Order: sequence, then C-alpha cells, then structure tokens
Amino acid sequence: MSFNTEYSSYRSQIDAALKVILGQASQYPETLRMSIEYSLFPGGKRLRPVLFMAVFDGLFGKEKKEGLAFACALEMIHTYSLIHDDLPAMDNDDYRRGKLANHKVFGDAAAILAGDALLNLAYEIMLENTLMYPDDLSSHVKAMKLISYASGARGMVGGQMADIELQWKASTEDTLNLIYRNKTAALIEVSLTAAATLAKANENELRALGSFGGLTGFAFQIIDDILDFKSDDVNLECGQKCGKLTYPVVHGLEGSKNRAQALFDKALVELDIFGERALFLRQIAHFLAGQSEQGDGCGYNKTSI
Ligand code: GRG
Repeated sequence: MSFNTEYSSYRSQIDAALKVILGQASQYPETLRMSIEYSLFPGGKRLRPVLFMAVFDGLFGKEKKEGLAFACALEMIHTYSLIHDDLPAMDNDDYRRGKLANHKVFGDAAAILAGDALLNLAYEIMLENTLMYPDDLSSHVKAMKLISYASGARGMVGGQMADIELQWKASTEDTLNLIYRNKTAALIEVSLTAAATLAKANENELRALGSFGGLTGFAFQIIDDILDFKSDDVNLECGQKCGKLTYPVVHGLEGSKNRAQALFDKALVELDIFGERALFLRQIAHFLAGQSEQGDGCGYNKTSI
C-alpha cells in the first residue's frame, strides 16, 4: 500500500469515528455544537490520531476499534489547543487552516467553551472506551494518565504558559527547547507512547517510540517556525508572533533545516528495533521532514495528503 493510501485510510477511519461521537452532540447547546464542529471538521492532517493508530494497529496489530476512541481524544485535545491558541489573549490569530479562526466566527466566549467542551469530551470518550474493556483496565488507565500528563501543566499547557511568559524576555536556547518540547512535542510523543501502552508494548519498545515521538515532535515545531519565517505574508498576518524568538531567528533558515533534519535522522534510528513493521512511521517522519519546502506559513496547507 502506498504511503498516501495508508495515511488516507487511517484518516478516514478517524473522521468517521469523530462523526459518530459528534453525532451525539445534538444534545449540546446549538452554538457550542456548531463551534466544535467548525474546528473539528474538516480538520487538519490528523497527525496525532494517525500516529496513534500507526502504532496501535500498524505496529502492534491490535484491534482498531479499541484504539479509535483514544485516537479521537488526541485530536480533540489538539483541536481545543488550537482554538484557544488563536484567541486574542493567546496568539491572536484571525485565521486557522485557511479559514476564519473559531472565535472570529462564534465569538471569544463560544470559542473558549468549545475548547473546554472538547477537552472534557476527550476524557469522556476515553473513559467510556475503558469501561468497554474491563479486563484491560490497567493499560487503558495508564494510557489515559500519559495523555493527561502530556496535555496538561507538565506538557502542552505548561509549554504554552512558558511560551507566553518567557519567550520575549529570556532568549536562551534552553528556554526555546523547553517550550518546543512541552508545547508541541509532548502531545506528538504521547500519541505514540499512549498507543504503545494500550498495546502492552515492552519497556524497550516504549522507550524507542517515546524517543522517536519526542524528536519528531521537536523537529516538527522547528519546521513550523521555518514555514512561518519564510512567508512574507505571515509577518503581516501573524503580527507580533513573528517577532518572537524562534529557531530560524537564532539559527537562520539553513541552520534550522539542518537541525530539524538531524532530529528526524536521530528519530528514525529509534525505529530500527521494529524493522519493516515501522515502515509507515518512517514514512510519516519523511513526510514531515519534507514539509519545510511547502506550506503558506500560518499553519495551513502544509500537507499534500
Ligand atoms: C492553548 C493550551 C493551549 C495550547 C496551545 C499546540 C499549541 C499549544 C499551540 C499551537 C501553536 C502552533 C501553531 C504551534 C506549531 C506546531 C503546531 C502544533 C502546529 C499545528 O499542528 P498541525 O500542523 O495542525 O498538526 P493541523 O492543522 O494539521 O491539525
């Protein structure tokens, strides 16, 4: 199967599962339902849930049905973070994925609540899924715990706080690394480690997938910065955000590309223990590495999938 076919197939399964879950949203207040659906569909690359399924189903051959709720939960957490990130109090972006940001359509209050609802819904569907597998309680709870750590104050939320508070004043590389690791890489890493945990991977496999995810997530953020930096329009569109300390600002475009590539190369070595079984994960890393040559800046159209 070609890479595009395999990626699209996972993506369709994730989209279908998200639609089923949101089918129950008819009980939600109308504005809240519309605001949630606006950001969840058609969505972006679905990278985190695809990574989850690539490990759970692709690498360990587990039953897709058991993993899909976790995959959808990761996309919901990611979507909530983007809705909140675009708010005036955060990055103050008017556009996301080539369309108006959620708060520009539904207002700040609805956008905040849509993000809150998505975060709650993520845990609701993971818990419901967990209750369906009573014999497997421990791995489900462990996977959920990893996700809660990575998306919370020790991970994505903490990284966002550091980004807001520190980036303008403490222009050290350590600060930048901390922000990239927590804000972006943590959720990507946990997409792999939560899947491996649910699949009852051994210690060595867990470590390798965690390292692959952390390195890839870090490189992914550098590439995002490269795309922002390269786009002239972005300087107008992203406003003050573009004045922030980023990899291209510190290391230049070539230096940043080289660093991202070195991280991807190191990440790929981690997959050696899985041999051919990890082909699709390797292809995802290659696909992400190639993104620095594409895109329009501010986060849209970075994918050809
Ligand atoms: C508000 C708690 C909170 C956290 C926000 C993730 C994040 C933290 C902010 C997003 C800012 C941003 C654009 C970072 C660059 C890396 C990144 C996460 C890009 C968007 O991820 P993609 O490319 O998005 O996977 P799509 O559109 O494909 O879903």
